[in-house]
Amino acid sequence: MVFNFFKRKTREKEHENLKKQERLKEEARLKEQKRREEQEKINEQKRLIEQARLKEEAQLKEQARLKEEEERKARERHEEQERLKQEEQRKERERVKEKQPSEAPDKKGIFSRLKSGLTKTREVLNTDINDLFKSSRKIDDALFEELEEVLITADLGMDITMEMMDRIRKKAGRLSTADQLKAVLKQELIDLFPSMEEPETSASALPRPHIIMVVGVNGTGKTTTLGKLATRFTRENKKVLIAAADTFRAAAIEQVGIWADRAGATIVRHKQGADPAAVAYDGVEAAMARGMDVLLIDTAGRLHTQKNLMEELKKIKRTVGKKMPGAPHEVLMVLDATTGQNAISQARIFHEAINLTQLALTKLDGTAKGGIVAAVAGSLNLPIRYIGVGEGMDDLQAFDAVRFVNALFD
Ligand SMILES: Nc1nc2c(ncn2[C@@H]2O[C@H](COP(=O)(O)OP(=O)(O)OP(=O)(O)O)[C@@H](O)[C@H]2O)c(=O)[nH]1
Ligand SMILES: [Mg+2]
Repeated sequence: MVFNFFKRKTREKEHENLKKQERLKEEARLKEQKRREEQEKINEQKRLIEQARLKEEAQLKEQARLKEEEERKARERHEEQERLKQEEQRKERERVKEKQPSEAPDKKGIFSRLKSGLTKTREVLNTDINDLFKSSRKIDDALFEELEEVLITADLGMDITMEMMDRIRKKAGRLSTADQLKAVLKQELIDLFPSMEEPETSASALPRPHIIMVVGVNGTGKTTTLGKLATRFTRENKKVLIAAADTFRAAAIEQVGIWADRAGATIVRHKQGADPAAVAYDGVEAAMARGMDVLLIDTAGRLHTQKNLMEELKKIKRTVGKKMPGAPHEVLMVLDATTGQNAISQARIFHEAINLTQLALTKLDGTAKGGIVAAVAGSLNLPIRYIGVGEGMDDLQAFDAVRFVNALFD
């Protein structure tokens, strides 16, 4: 009985121990499981963090790559722009250089240069007039009609030709040879030009700085004329400043800079696109401060029909006058002779807008219509100061009516 009791107790104890062991085991297993789960959680978190880090790293790398590529492209663009700019500058330099005669001014050569510059017009006038008298023709209405045609071909203009023909007809009795007719024609032409006062070079009592604003339609030869004038003035030991108020194209500023270098003149320039009136204002200010003799203001070409651009021209002129009362002292309009009679209407509208004071006619070497010089003189009440008969330095000549008419017929 007692034995059984103990035996049962022992079994119970063993059973309890067994249970306890199992419980402990189960507890250990659960603990282990929990630990594993936590470890997994940590690992997952670590993986997510690593993933995010890698993603961020990849993004940063991509950003850096894009930035680098953008910088490289910008660098390449800039280099290409620089290259194009230098190329343009080089071309411009060569262009200007080509047109520069190497020799010093040659006074004796002026008349022959003028003659050869006017070759095309000379041919029309002389050959055709000589032809009129071939085979000892009579001076009759038919001959006068043909002469009329010659003069119109040379672009003297309808009105002026008609007026001149009326006068020539009255002198018909005295004419029997081509030379006699040419002599009358020469005098008639000379009479068309209002007598010119002192030539522009002897002007010693000019205000200082003497300010010349150069205007005109696109491509007529404004900058070339201005460059040649700058050279002319510096050769006379005048201190010349140029204001690059054609800010429309970068090449225009560059072109005028090259002329300034060659002429030994100084230049005031702003960036492309700057207000031209501000450049002109700075030009006047600098010319006054530095005691310059001459200030030449280059302006952008514009059509007389472009209202806003004509307003801009007025503003430039006003601004110059504000800084120096009475300035600009000359408003020089450059006309392209090859445009013929159009040049006259262009000049009229420019004159209405900004009061021109003088004219230059360029590219006479390129046309048989040199009579336009006489037509301009006869139609507009403005002095022709300069003519361009070629691209060389000495091909811009101070206009002299008698020399001009002689060069046409001699
Ligand atoms: N044959 C000839 N060419 C001339 C004469 N004057 C100017 N040129 C040429 O005409 C072209 C235009 O000259 P520019 O001086 O640039 O003309 P611009 O009026 O300043 O032109 P924009 O400023 O563009 O309006 C250039 O190739 C000049 O060399 C001339 O008397 N004879
Ligand atoms: Mg120009």
